[in-house]
Amino acid sequence: MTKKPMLLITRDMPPAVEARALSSYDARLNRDDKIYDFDGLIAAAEGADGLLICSSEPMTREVFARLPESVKIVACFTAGYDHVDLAAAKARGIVVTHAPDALTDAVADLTLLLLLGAARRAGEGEAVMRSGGWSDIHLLYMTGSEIGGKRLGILGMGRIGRAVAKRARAFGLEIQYHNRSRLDAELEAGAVWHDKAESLLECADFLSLHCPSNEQSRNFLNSENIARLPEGAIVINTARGDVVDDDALVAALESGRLRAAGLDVYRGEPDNIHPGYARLANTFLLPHIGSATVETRSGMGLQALDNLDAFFAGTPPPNRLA
Ligand code: 8YV
Repeated sequence: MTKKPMLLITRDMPPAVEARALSSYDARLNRDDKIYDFDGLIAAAEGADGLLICSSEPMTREVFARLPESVKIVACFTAGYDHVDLAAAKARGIVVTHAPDALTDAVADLTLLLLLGAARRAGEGEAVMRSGGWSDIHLLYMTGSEIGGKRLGILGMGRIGRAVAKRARAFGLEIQYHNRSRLDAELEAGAVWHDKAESLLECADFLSLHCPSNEQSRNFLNSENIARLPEGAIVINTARGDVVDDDALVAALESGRLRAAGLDVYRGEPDNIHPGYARLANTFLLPHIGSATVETRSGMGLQALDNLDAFFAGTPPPNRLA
């Protein structure tokens, strides 16, 4: 029997993923789920042929420089790969893959949850019910924003953006989007394309961010771009926290220039998030759970394993980044 490749799995995995990894690999697990620090990761990778990592492991230039010679592939459990220095991986000849397919519907569902929650003040309502309930009905009590008939601006019309558009149409939202290139008519499904992000902002009653985090998108939602949004617009972010300038967003929410925000991702998450968000009543906040369904988290891990299996079988991994 040929020796199974040795795989370091950095985090505790969904059961189906762990079972498959154990049958195909000599798998080094992390059932305690304690996040490896730099030295711990390098030590744990000793002798490994491949790594299955999450966003909790920043794969920096320094990490790639120190990874043992034995490591030939790093498979990300995630769709996003802003935590991986692809150039450094390439320089070491290490293959990198990601898992972009399984999370589309889960993240799109959560985007609508944030949109509805922010528009209808669900966080405030929850807090009222958990602290004794309400005492009297009056007609202006907790009035939110109607959704139907408004314009939803989608920045980044990839798989997730399009899945959001599909759901949003059912709520009567008119879809506007900005993407580097215009989609073909079938994928566009009636949505209005803007060749410039600036013109999208001007007509977005709701703005939903679905772009990757990179040099171009970092701090995209700064005070200048917030000023382009209609008065009382609502911002939704399920992409990455660093696409937003937190000081600018908090100030606009505080002043009422923006009506509300629904956020699942944060710069500095999980332990160094801008304190303004939790202080404000007009934020609806979730702890980066866009992909957190049982089905999706399993699907993401299985896709990471598909990439590893292909690599170790000597065939091209389907979701190769480097
Ligand atoms: C999470 C994600 O990071 O895949 C991505 O890019 O942002 C999410 O699915 C998840 O917590 C896995 O680490």
